[in-house]
Amino acid sequence: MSTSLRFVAVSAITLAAFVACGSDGDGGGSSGTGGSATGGKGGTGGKGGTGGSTSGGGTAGSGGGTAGSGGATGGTGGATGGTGGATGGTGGATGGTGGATGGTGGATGGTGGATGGTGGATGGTGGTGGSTCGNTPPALKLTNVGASIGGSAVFMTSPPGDTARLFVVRQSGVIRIIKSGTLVTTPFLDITSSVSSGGERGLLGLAFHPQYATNGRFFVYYTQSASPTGDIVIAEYKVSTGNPDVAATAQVQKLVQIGHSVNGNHNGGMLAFGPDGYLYAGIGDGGGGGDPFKAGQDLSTNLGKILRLNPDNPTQSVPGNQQGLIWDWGLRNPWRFSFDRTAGDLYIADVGQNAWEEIDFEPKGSGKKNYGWSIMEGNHCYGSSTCNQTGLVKPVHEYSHSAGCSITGGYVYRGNAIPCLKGWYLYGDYCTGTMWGLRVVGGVAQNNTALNITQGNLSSFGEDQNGELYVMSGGQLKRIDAQ
Ligand SMILES: [Ca+2]
Repeated sequence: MSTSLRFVAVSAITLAAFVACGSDGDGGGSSGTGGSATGGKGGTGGKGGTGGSTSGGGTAGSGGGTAGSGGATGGTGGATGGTGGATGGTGGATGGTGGATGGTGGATGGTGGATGGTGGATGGTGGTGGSTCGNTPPALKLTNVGASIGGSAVFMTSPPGDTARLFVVRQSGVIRIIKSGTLVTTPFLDITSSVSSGGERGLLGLAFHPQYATNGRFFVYYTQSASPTGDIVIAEYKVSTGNPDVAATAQVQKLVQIGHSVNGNHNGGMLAFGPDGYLYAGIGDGGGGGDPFKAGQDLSTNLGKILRLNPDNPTQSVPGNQQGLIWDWGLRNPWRFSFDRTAGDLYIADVGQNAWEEIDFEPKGSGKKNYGWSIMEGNHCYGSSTCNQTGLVKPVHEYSHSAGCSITGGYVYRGNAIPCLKGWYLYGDYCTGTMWGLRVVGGVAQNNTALNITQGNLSSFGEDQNGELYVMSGGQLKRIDAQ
C-alpha cells in the first residue's frame, strides 16, 4: 500500500427529461388574397414537427411550399397548400429519427375568382420524436487497453488532436505511451528522481499545451523529492526533437512551487487547459485533517484552490482571477476536475473529510467561486451545527460515506461510440469502486444513477481525443465501452 495511491485521508478518518414528441406543426396556411382580377393565393403549408431526442434533436423540416397563385382572371387559386416539412430532422444521441412526419400543409388553396380564394385549411401535425435513450445511462463494460504500465496509473490524457496515442501517468514519476493499443517500451518521460512518491504523493497530473502539435510543450504536476520534500511543483517539459514518443529530459521551467512538506495527503494533482487557453491546477488544502492551516478560506495561500495560470508568464496574475493565481477557493482536495469539452463548464470533484463527497459545478468562465471548505463539507456545516453560509457555492451533488469514502471525478461523455451516454458526467468512488452518471441541466444535477460497472481502487478517469472515457486502477488502463 505504500506505493499505491491512498485517497482516504489518513486523518479523515437532460438534458431535460427525454423529449418524446416533436412539436405540433404550425396551423393552417394563410388565407388567400381576395381580388376580382386575381385568383386567390393558396395556403401556406404547415410546418413539420421538431424531432425529439435526448441530445438536442434534429431540426424540423421546413414549412411546406407556397401554394400557387391564382389565375389572372379569377382562375383556381393555389390549388394545394404546400406539404408540411415532410421529415423532421434527425434526432441526436442515438440518432433516433426526429419528427417522423411533418403534417401536410395547407390542404387546399381556395378557389380564386371574384372574391379570392380561401387559404389552405390546416397545417399538419408534427411528427413524433425518435430516440429512446431515456433517463438512465446505458449498460457499459470495461475493456483493458494496452499492457500494464508497471506501476500505479493515476492519470491519462493525449495531446490535442492526437487520436493514436494515450499518455498514461505513473505515480512514481513515469509517463508511458499506449500507441494504437500497444504499450511503447521506452517511457515518454521519466522524472522519478525528481518525484517523491507514495501514499498520495507522486507524479499526479499532466496537460499538453493546446498548440502541442507545433510547440511540443507539456506540463506536469508532482510532489518533489528535493527539500522541502513534498512541495507541490508544476513544471514544463518539452518533447524531444528526434522522437515524438520521447520527451526531452531537461525541465524547461518551474511555473510554481507550493509548500506542502508537512503532510503527505491532500496534494491535489489535476492539471488541464481550460477553454480560455489558460492552465488550471487543483491544489489540496495542505493535508492533515480538518484543514489545520485554515487554507480553504485563506486567499493569501494557494492551498485549497483552483489556480489559473498563464504558462507564458506564470508568476503574473491572469486577468479575471480572483486574486494572484487563484481562480476558485474553499476546496479541500480537488483531486480531479474536468472541463466539458463541448459546453466548457467546469466539474470539480472535491474529496470530503469524514462524511460527504461532493461535485461542484461551475458554468463556463465564471470562476471566483468559494466552494465552502472548511466552513462546510458538502451541504453541511463542518464541525458545527450552524455556520455562516453567505457567499458559499454549494455542490451540485453530494454523497455520504455510506456510499463511499473518496470521490474520483470524471468527465462529461462527449464521444460517439456510446450515443446514449452523451451528456452524462461520470464519476466514481475510490474505495467502493462504485461509478455513477448524472446530468447537469440548468445548473441542477439530475438522474444520478449508479452505473452497471464498478472499479475498485479507482484512481482516475481519462478522456481521449475522440471523447471516449477510460478508468485506471493499479497499473491498468481500461476503456469504457457499450455493453
Ligand atoms: Ca464544498
